[in-house]
Amino acid sequence: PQAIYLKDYKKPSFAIREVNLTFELFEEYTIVTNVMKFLKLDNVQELRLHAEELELLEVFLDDVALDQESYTIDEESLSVKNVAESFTLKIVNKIYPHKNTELEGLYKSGDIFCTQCEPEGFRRITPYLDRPDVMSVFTTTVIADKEKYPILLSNGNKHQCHENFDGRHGVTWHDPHPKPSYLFALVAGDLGSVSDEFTTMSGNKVALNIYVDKGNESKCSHAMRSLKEAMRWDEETYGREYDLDIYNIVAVDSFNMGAMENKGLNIFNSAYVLANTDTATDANFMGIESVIAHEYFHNWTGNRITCRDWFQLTLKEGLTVFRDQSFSADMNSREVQRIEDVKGLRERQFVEDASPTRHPIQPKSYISMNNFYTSTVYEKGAEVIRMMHTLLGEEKYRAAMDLYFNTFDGEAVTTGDFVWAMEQAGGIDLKQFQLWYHQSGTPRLIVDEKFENGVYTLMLTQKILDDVDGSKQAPMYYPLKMALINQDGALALEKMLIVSKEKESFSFDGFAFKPVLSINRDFSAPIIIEQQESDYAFLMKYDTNSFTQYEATQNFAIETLESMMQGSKIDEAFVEAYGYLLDLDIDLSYKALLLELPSISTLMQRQEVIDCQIIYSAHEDLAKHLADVFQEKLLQIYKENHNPDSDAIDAKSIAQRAIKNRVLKLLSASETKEIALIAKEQYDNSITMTDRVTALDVLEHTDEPLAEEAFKDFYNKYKDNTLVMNKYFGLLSSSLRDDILHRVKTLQNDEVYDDKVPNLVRSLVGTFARNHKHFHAKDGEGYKFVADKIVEIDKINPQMASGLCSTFKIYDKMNKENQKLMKRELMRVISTQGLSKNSFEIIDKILK
Ligand code: B3K
Ligand code: ZN
Repeated sequence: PQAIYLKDYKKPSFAIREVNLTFELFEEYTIVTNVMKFLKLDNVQELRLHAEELELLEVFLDDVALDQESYTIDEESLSVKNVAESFTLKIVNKIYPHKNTELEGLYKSGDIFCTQCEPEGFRRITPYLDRPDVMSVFTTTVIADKEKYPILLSNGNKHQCHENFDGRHGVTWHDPHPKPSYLFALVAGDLGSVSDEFTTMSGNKVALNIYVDKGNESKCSHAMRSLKEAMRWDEETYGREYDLDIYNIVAVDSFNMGAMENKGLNIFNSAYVLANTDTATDANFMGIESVIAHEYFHNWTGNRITCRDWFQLTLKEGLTVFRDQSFSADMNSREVQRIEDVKGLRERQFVEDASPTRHPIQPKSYISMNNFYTSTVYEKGAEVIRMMHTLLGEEKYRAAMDLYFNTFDGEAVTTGDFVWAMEQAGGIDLKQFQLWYHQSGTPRLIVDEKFENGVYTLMLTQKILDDVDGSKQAPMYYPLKMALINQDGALALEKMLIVSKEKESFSFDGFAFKPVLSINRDFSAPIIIEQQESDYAFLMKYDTNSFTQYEATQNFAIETLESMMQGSKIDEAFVEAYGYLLDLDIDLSYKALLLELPSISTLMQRQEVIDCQIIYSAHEDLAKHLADVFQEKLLQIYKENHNPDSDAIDAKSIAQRAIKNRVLKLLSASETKEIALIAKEQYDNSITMTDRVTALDVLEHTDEPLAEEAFKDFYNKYKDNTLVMNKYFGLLSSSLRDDILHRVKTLQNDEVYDDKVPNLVRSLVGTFARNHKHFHAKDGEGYKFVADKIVEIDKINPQMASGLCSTFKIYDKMNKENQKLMKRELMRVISTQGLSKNSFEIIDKILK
């Protein structure tokens, strides 16, 4: 497969002023008629359109049918020779949506016709200049059987309805805003809907509709509320107003990712729309709020101003993630949101950034663009925007965003254009800062301290890693928030330092005693701090920054676990500090985070050579010790916060469930019958999904017969609800029980399971591949199973398959024994006949 390079970017040779599409949908095929008005922009004779897996029926140039000599077709394009300065091209082609299992282009999710065009799916619908810097005005007519497909949707505003004789009907949609083809969407189906209205700040009324499978209408209220909150928030926070008469959201079950921001017609994975407390967890509710907002925010950051080319993806994704994180922080708890964001970044992005698949947030090349919708582009991208926000401050940042919107509205731009706006309105030089777009790997900062004659000196050394290709990288520029805390716990000083050199130091005087350092407050830079020693117990008590207080508890736990891994006894100072946390009278959601022990994957990332078994056993020992020592107190916290009859989703109720379930999980480490019975009781009597999934997880790991009974009950209750069945599969594939691989294999034959539905693949196979205990099992069977699934699924849906390939990216950090087993499987997969370029690209990088 061929790589595409950013350095080869060339401006398009043609503009498309208008495009007029007609879709005639039938059960076995769809006929697409595509009429485009072209304008030549430079001196070329030939027009080359992207076209993939299309059956061409007719081509007309300015109303004259073209003979076979006047155009050529190959695997990826349709070329028309000798075209004029301006001309109209009409193309008629045939496609087969019901056979489209890749879920890119026009496909069927159950009985619903839907599309996914980002990044390069439009060329699987009709020939086009399928690149984001070609923006055009779309008019789309959809025609289908009226009874089967009463709802016909596309982008923009509804223009016209047509009736046909033979039981068919049509609707024409017009989108006045020029847009790239990746934002095109079409939906046809027999859908239920929920409607509402939003009045924008200048008084325009917008009709809001959420379309779902009939019977699910009652599960849309949270999504609708979230949409209206997001619309209001974007007006208040960024001054951005919605720009069409209609905003439609459609939920479908088969979708490769979370959702898609098509102009005026978002298509969503139903997991990010449907919720009630019986079927969705509190985390699901949060997820819906943030994804609904994310797609809405794209209307300005992505749609009105889009990317020049796909290397600029972080321009819209990093920025839009930062915007949705800020929104969620405003809607819920700021401190909890920040910690959750950082947890996610470390679990996903830091792992990626330490692996052979690492890349800058603006990659330099790709084979399959779909492989670059990564945590790096999204989450590290959001951190980069956040740092600019921190450097500029709220007011200047807003001025810079205004400048960005005013300057580039309606254009396809680069990350450089964005940084230009930040520099202009911020009045700062971001030249060195821009390295964040072009360098890979998580920057490390070595922190040393000196205290002499009342002067505290902080000595910083940046550890700069080489890029993945071995080339040298330069020191970074970032804001580093810090504080010094006096021995009596009083805050002595708070500052934002600018780190920019490989080595530098900062001195602060006037101290009678050596103060304690609180560093990278709020996680102001996405880096790894390497500090010789620190007084974690002190910071757990006195740090005034919620993030670094959390960090101190995590670091203390990590230090304790790592010394246990080397054979030491449990550090009682940590146990004491943990006891201190239990007594704190603070926000319960935040407290639930403080009480969480570091994840297995956090500990794995820190090992030079990974051996999972040692980590699991230290982790279990520490949890069991804490559960034994604090049993009484934990039980008391449980009882105080357990309200089985409540399914309220206000902040307090959510926080109570969070802390209650955290302590229940911790208590279960002691593996007593008493705890198993409490969990069973919680399973039987609680009315929320949040409580049920924790109870199931606890039972699975404490009491086999009780677990079996509860899982059977759960299955019988929810087997018709695939969203809930995803939880069922996920809970079982993350189980630490010995026979789990066998159970996972058997579950593939369950009538609910289907390799063609991405959510199910992710919850059964994807979750198993993140179950470090069993995936990395010493007999190699975990690897073999996932590799087999990659080969099978690659034939159906390459995007799904390459996602599974990524679970092997930890390869070069594993111990020799596991490496050998992994390599055998990866070699087998990469030598499979007809392997997709998606899977090839990932495995090739891992094995290099
Ligand atoms: N922009 C889409 C992602 C498209 C992924 C293509 N494989 C969703 C989002 O980030 O909002
Ligand atoms: Zn996005």
